[in-house]
Amino acid sequence: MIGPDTAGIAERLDAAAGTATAIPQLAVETGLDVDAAYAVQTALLQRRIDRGERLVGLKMGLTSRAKMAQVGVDEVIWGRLTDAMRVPDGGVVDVGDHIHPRVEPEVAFLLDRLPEPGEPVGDFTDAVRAVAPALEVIDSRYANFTFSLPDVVADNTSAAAFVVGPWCPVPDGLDNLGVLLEVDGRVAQVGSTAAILGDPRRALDEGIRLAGRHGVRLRSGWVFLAGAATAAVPLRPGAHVRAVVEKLGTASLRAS
Ligand code: 0L1
Ligand code: MG
Repeated sequence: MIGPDTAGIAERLDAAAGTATAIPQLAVETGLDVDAAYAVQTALLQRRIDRGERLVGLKMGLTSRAKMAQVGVDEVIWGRLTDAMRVPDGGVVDVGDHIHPRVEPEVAFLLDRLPEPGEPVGDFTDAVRAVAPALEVIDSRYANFTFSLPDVVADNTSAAAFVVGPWCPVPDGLDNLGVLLEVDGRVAQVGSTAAILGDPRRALDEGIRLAGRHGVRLRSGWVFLAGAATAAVPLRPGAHVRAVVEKLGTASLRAS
């Protein structure tokens, strides 16, 4: 039996992102299952690499109940980050480059000495050199931000842009830090890092395990986005957005 057209699906998703034009969901039409969807994600990222982008990290998606409920998909997923997606702290995101962007507060890790594939993270401070507050801009390439699990995996888990705040030493506990998402100085979402799989450190084990299933190994020096602590909110032109994470500080962006 002939499988889904991996390259063709990656090309459609790439064009949707490049032209900021939503497309219909494609998993049912193309017979895409989750494994095939990760193969599409690989092909999609290869197109970016062929254009000169560089892989700089990995992101976890749907690591909290709030996020799962928001999009109606209840499995932890992972995607890839490139240098072109990174926006400096306090930098500008052009809403016009995206379809219907949303923004969410995250915790970022700077990866260091990682375990061998198949091994759990032993000492977290060996594996993670520093932590930071972060913002992720997500932008599903599917109409109405509506998708199935294979759809969103193929679409690189809606990754669009990310901001990492100042790196700081790993604090004693990461499992119950207060998180605020502020838009124009007003609190838009309130959460706790406990919402990220109970403890964001768990997200790293999950990332290593789940990406390893598809032959992807995390690298020293990569950024790891552990997941959002709250639901995402729409990113509107002119908005000033800040993630505030207790003990870690803030990360911000401005939307134009
Ligand atoms: O980073 C995320 O949690 C996003 C995962 C994909 C689902 C979505 O677009 O909200
Ligand atoms: Mg996210």
